[in-house]
Amino acid sequence: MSMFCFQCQETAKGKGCAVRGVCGKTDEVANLQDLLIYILKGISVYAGEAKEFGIQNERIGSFITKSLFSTITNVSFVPEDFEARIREAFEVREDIKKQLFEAYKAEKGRDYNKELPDECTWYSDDTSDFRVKGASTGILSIEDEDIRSLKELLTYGLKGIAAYVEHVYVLGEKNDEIFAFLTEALAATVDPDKTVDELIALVMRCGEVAVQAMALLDKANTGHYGHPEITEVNIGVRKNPGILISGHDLRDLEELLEQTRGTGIDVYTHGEMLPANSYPFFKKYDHFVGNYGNAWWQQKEEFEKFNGPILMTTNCLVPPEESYKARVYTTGLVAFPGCIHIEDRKPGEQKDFSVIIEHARRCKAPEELENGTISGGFAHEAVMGVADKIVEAVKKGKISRFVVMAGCDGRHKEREYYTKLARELPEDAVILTAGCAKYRYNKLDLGDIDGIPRVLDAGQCNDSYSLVVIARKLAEVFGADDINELPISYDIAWYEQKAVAVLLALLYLGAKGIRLGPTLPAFISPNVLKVLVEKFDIKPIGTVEEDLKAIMAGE
Ligand code: SF4
Ligand code: SF3
Repeated sequence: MSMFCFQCQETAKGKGCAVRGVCGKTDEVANLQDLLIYILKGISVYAGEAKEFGIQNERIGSFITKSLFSTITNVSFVPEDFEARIREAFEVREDIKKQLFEAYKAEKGRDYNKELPDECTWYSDDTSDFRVKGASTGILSIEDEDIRSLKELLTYGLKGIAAYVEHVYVLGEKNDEIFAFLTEALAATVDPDKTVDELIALVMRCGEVAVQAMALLDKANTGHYGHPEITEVNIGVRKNPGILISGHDLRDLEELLEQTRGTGIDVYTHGEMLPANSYPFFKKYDHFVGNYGNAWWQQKEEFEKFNGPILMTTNCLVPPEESYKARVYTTGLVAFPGCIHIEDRKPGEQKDFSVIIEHARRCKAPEELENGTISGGFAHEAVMGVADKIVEAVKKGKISRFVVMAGCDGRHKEREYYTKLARELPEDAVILTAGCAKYRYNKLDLGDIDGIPRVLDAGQCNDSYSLVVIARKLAEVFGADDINELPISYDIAWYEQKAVAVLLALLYLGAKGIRLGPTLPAFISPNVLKVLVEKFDIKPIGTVEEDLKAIMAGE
């Protein structure tokens, strides 16, 4: 069987994974994911038409959101999960089709007889057909390179939005407008008449909706857990057995902390869960110790040494080694063959983490990787709390430039660029960061400027939104008309599809001259890149020396 996937930065040879994913995704899973997306497009075509008859199908929004999220890099590696999801997709599609056909007949007095694309009609109840069909419905089935590039850029942006919206959903809130955009955009990818310009316009709207999704998540997170506070986060260990929680889902953390209270078991964060340490809500738990380790790609070594069970709530899961696999638990949309999956919460109840807690009781305490603290919690509220200090430092010339270095971390050696750049930035430059990209420089001793740390960590990748809120508020304070008039530069690192959503959001918010690395996306065709360069002055990263000079010169 063959596959094709080029959705992440680590795609094989910078072109595409064609035999097996560098991430560990098998050709079987890749083809099933492609078929799932294909059927989601069919559902979206029906949903678009049904909307014209005033039909709102409650099930579609959440099904599409979860399904898109499940196909993000390093989320699910289990073929049976995708088979089940495809079967459910057939049901959802049948349901909306029936509603549409009935409404059509009632209004027009005749049967629905428009020609429908294969995405709306293909069906099989034989799972072996799923793999074969998936192999023929993937990315390369679109011949025009630019159209393909824009449709994939749009789809990856949608996946990122879906992930953030799912977190909002988990916290009990939703937004029908965003759900509607997901279906509208997916349906557009099936429309053979969509022009390059129309697709570019949709990609820009995707950025706008990504901002909405991140704003909504910010509201949901801060509404439930308070505004992050400036916090010194412990990175050492204690002597009790521990549970390590990774990913982006704060509700899972909340329930795990509740259920481990008084058990003698400590809880540590890993990777993108680090920012949870700065929320006031979580500080009330004495057994919430701090952060263990670094970004996702270092988990093989770090999970080994942690000694206790690990709970993966979202991406990024690296296929676990046999030596610690029995300690890896998945939940939500994350899944890996052979790892125990904690089922979703029933209405009004918490997830049941007792099996992980029992497991932890049998484990040794974590091995110390490092000790000391790192600072976090510089989301918009906290930064605005010290805005007068920042403004004064800028006015006195003590801060000459802000460099937004948000996004993802990854395995490639080229990413050492970010550590070097951070280290070599002049002492009057401040780094604004979010996402797991921060692990490249958040433990360097870069000092502070009049008490303002030189690395201000706003939180998870979705908190990149916070950085723009900060930039906008600073622009207001300085009386600037737009954020590009501020002494601010963007040097963004990407890996997976949430970073694509973040990038589109930044473009929508008017950030110009973004440097993107460590490599440009393989799915951006030369012509699409040309548009991005002309409209937004996007550029690839260069050498540390060249970029340092240019950044400090405001270029
Ligand atoms: Fe390859 Fe990335 Fe796709 Fe995995 S997600 S198969 S590494 S392009
Ligand atoms: Fe990292 Fe996977 Fe993107 Fe949320 S955990 S930023 S890579």
